[in-house]
Amino acid sequence: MKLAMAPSPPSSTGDTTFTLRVTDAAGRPVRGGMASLDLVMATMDMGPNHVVLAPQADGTYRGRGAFLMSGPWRCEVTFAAKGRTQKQSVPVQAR
Ligand SMILES: [Cu+2]
Repeated sequence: MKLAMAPSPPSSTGDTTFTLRVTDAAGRPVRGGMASLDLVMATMDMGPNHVVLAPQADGTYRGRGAFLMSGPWRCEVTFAAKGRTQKQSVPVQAR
């Protein structure tokens, strides 16, 4: 799983677009999955911040969310396909 953000690094003053690319052993995009992420601030409880990533024509998954403060965050990514759930935690510093 590879998560990209735009802008990068993200800004706390505007939305961030998340694009998740999941590939199989042959490097092909995994289609038909369910993708989402939770934005968790590392230093305090900011409450739930859930972002659903919608499937795109190119096999990636995309959504928009907001880092509500500058500082250290984690993107807790969840991807489920073909009866298997994968999770990945991606550290990110929001400006
Ligand atoms: Cu905070």
